Amino acid sequence: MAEKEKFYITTPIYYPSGKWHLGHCYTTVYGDAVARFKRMEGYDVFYLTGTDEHGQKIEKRAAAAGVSPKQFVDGLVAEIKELWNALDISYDKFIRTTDDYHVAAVQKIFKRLYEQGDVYKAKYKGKYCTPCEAFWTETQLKDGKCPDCGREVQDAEEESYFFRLSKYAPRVRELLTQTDFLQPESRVAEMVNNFIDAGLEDLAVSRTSFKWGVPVEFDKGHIVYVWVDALSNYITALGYNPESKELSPQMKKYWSADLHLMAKEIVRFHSIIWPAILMALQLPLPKKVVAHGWLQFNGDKMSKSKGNVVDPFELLPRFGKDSLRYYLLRAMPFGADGAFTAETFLTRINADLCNDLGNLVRRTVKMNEQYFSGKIAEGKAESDDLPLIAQMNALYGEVKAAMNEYKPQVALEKIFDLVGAANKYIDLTKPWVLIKEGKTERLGEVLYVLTEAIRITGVLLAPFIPETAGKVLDNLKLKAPSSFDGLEYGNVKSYETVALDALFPRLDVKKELAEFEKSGEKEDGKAKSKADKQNKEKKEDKKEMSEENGLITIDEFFRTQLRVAEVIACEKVEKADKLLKLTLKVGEETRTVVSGIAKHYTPEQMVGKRVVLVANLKPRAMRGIESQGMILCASEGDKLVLVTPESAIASGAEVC
Ligand code: ME8
Repeated sequence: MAEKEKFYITTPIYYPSGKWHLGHCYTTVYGDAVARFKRMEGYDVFYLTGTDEHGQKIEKRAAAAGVSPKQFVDGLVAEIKELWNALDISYDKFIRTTDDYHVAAVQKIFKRLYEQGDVYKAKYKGKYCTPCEAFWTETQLKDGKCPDCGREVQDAEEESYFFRLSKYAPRVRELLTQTDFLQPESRVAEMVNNFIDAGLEDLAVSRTSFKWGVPVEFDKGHIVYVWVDALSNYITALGYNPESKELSPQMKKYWSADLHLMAKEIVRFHSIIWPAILMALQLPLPKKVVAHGWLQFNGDKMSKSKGNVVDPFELLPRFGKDSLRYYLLRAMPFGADGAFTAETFLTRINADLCNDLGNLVRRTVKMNEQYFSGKIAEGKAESDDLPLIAQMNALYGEVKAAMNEYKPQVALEKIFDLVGAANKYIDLTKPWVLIKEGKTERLGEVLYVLTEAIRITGVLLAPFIPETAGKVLDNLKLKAPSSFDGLEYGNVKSYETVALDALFPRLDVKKELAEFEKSGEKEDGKAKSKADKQNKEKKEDKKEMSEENGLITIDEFFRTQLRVAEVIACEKVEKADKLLKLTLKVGEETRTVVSGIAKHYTPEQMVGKRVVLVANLKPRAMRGIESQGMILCASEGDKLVLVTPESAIASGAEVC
């Protein structure tokens, strides 16, 4: 037997730093649908997911929680595994960057890159705060002093390891521009213009300011940069060992990756840094990087740090895994953002799963049972049947084409087109009239056509909503499919169907919405009481801080997230002579901010400027425009000037 073709697919490895949310579920369910689809197509699939557990952020969170970093991540890793289980995620391996084999392999990768000259040690100049043992760049200082403790800093030089990213810039550029490596294509220009052509500098790939990471084996004070550690997971999971002359069996079999799946904010790491590392290791490059959009909630990216997350653990027991899977896969157009709202979620489940699919199955098998004791066999086809039969026969090709482009949303749209057409076919052929008129033979023919439509739908739904697909096929007494073989119309000549329970109970939208509201309030309440508790603790800790002198602690200061933002568009707000509407690029994100600076700056003067944005301010509507933050200015009497970074720095950079 010919060996199966392989297919290696990965999700990002997620940071276990807070609550898991629907955004993480989106990528993982998406990857799962692709993995299951490929398996049914006969591929030998390896689906990898996992957690990215090192770094300063996790170190700090663990310290705040009073536990070790490993204890801190262990709990969250157990939770995410539970989540993937509850969502029927068919991953083949779960990697943790704290796994011993991964740590050892990362150390060897780093050593090899160093020995062959792709990683080198160099000094960069900066400022050092002795009491804090912290190294700061000029731009990180606050009023020329240590941003942590406010004390004087000294000139110092620190040694860091650098990866020769610049050396690989021409080859990475070629990869991005000459192949279809990165999808959607709109991301290519962004990568090439903003990062490669803007000048790709060598990358600092070691840190000495914290401990929670992979130590550089030959220079223990240094920790491997978390992204080098994290990206390597895609090969360490397959047993990659740079010291061995032969590739491991799994590397031989599965590398290179056929698909790295992720959201848009980490495309730069996967489409520039990762290929360059692989080039240096002389390994084949991944075939495709696909960046999907963000699932948004309350008008913003769902994110742990913003706290606007939808908790899948709450939705799962209420609506079941396939409602969530279906919604996630169906709701987001390829590459674009999509908003989660309770209303669209409930409406979609009712309309597509309960009404269209549920009714088609129920109506058909009930009639099969009532008029033919469930026994249905192929009859002749009449002209009324032909369009639906043609649609059934075309469907696999269409779904396959969509999935070859990794577009599950389009695939599901096609499948539900067939469901819709089958329901219309019932209206067209009017089985109830056939019964009344005693046309039993024709009724049997019609019900066979419908039963075949249900079979084809059930099989094609299996990669997307496996539990429901199984239930659909249970009604036809067919097993859950392991391939797409025999999908053409007429392949099953006779059936003995059985009417089972409804697939999806109809949701009472009003009642469910009220529940959503209640749980939202509960969450707000939880957040508030958590914040209250933290504030109380902080207040107790800082008794020495007198309220009269208005001093705040460093922790209080750091609750304000300040970021460098670039003004990419600007216009006057109609009928408001003080207001300008700014469009800001903050790293990968775009924000709209309304600012009262129109008397001091014209829109033309603003475009291209880098400003400082208060990034975690609650959005608020100003003249009907949602303002998502505030930019900083300095004022003296009537004079007002923007606060801007003193020299060139990337948008998105933290101001601290
Ligand atoms: O970036 N909408 O981890 P992370 C859609 N550890 N997808 C979302 C999302 C949202 N609102 N929020 C998160 C990291 N995601 C690194 C990755 S890989 C070598 C290292 C998904 O926990 C999406 O896939 O911040 C996004 O790229 C990823 O979670 C970021 O996860």
